[in-house]
Parts: sequence; C-alpha cells; structure tokens
Amino acid sequence: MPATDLKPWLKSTQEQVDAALRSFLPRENAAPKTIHKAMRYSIFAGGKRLRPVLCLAAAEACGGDVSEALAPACAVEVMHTYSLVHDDLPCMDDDDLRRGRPTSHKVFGEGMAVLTGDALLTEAFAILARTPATKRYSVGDYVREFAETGGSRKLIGGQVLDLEGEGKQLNKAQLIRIHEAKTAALLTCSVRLGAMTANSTPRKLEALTEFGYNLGLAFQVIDDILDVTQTTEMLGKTAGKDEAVDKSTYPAILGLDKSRKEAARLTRKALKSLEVFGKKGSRLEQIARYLLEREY
Ligand code: GRG
Repeated sequence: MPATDLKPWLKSTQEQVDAALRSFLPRENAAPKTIHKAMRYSIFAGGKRLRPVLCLAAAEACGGDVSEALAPACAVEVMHTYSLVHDDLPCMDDDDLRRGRPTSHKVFGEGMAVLTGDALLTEAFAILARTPATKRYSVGDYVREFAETGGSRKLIGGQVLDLEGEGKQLNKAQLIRIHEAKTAALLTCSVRLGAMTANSTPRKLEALTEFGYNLGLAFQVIDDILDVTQTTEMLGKTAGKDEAVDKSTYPAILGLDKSRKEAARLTRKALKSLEVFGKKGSRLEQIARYLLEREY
C-alpha cells in the first residue's frame, strides 16, 4: 500500500470517529448544560485521534468489519481526553493550553474540570459497552481490558510515578516505566480492542500487544524530541541546548541523537510484530512509519 494513501484515509477515518463521538456523547443542550458543553469542548478541541485510528486499523488488520470497532475507538479517545483534562489541572501539571486552546479548568473552572474528566471516563465505559461481542470475546472482556488500562497499574499508576518523580533526575528504566503506563498502555489497549472486535486469534492479539507497546514507547520518545526541537525553534535557539531540556525526558537522559535512534529502533520492533498480518497489516505499518516521521 503506497504511503500516499495514508493521509486521505486518516482524514476520512478521523471524520468518521468525530461523527460517532458526536452521536455517542450526551448532547450539548442536555441538562445540566455546563458539563456537557465542557465535555464536548475538550473532545472536539482538535486532537489527532491516534488511538481511535489505531483501533480501527487493528480491526482491519484482523479482517474485521471496521464499523464494529467504532464504539471502542471512541471509548479510547474519551478515556484519553479525560486523562488530558485531569493531567492539566492545577494540582497536576497546571497547564494553561491543550490542543492549542485554553485548558478545561481555565475555561470552566477547576471544580467543573474535575467533573468533566470524571464524566468523560464514566461515559467512556457506556460507549464501550455498545461494542458487539464476538465468538471469542464478550463485552465483559472488553470492559476488563479497558478498566485495567485506565486503572492503578497502568494510566493512573504511570501518573503516580510521574508525580513522585517530579523534580528528580530519573534514569532510563524509571522513565520507561512511566511511559509504559502513561502512553504505551492506552495505545496497546486501542489495538487490542480493535482486534477483539474482529474476533482475533490469540496469536494476532499477542502480536498487536507487542506492536502497541513498542509503538507507544516510540511515540513518547518522538513526543519528547518534538518538545525539545519545537521549543528551541520557538525560542530561536540551537536544538539540544540544555536549558530547553526537561529532566525527565528521553532527550535529557540520552541526548537528541540517541533519542532519535531509540525511536527508530522501537518503530522497527513494532513493525516486526506486524509480519503475521501480511498485507492486511499495511495500514498499521503506514501509521507507525508516519509517526516516526511526524513533525508536530
Ligand atoms: C489520570 C490524570 C491522569 C493521568 C494519566 C495519560 C496520562 C496519565 C496523562 C495524560 C498526559 C500525557 C502527557 C500523556 C502522555 C501521552 C501523550 C504524549 C499524550 C498526548 O497524546 P496525543 O499527542 O494528543 O495523541 P492529542 O491531543 O493529539 O490527542
């Protein structure tokens, strides 16, 4: 599949996901209006929809009907958005901007932003529960997979390690533990849920687990690199200067050059686990290559 196919496919898939999100989420004028407005404000703030795209591409790789994977694709995006809303709170990262717009707590106030995150996480489960069961996987299997990803051993656990590591110089192993939990876990869950809707064999599910893990780590390394290169670009400095480098990032620990090599190595590992899918895995392959080359 030529790489030029990816952009139009990404655009139409993102539109399909947005339309599904609009229909699954409570309407903006449903009472009480403020919370529904706040939920939609963060969901429709211009995210890349990477997790839903991965979920749908994984269903395709396993020979499934992509429409059956729309509910989990939306559920992972809604869980992701909840984590961003809470991560931006004054008691966490205290960020003013997200997806290029003022953060939820800046627009709606801190209390409402806490509730917005809570409501998004809860609605994510309601959306997930719409997923049709298959011969191998029940709705209970989807729910367990999803709950474990959002729980204290993955997303929340990663945030705990992040909070505890604040201001400290972390080593590479500690950094990987945070990124496994904060980033790789939800990417892995996205591809696994997509595969489960396609009644994936255990072997293919395992291959996608490997893929999601390595892609997730690669994505985070690339994100860290972009943070440094874009910040230095913005400040008109030479990329790699120490003052632009946060202590607990890959570039801070490995340097920019080694971080780029690490991202390429992890992407190669991810691509290797797609071999079992033959041509059907080419969409996932394109996405992995695209992420490695992305500039935003
Ligand atoms: C439960 C508060 C709480 C946190 C859990 C996932 C997480 C831990 C926090 C979210 C913040 C964060 C920086 C996560 C790392 C993963 C990452 C690079 C997120 C950004 O994902 P993109 O680039 O964002 O896909 P868009 O906006 O495109 O969806």
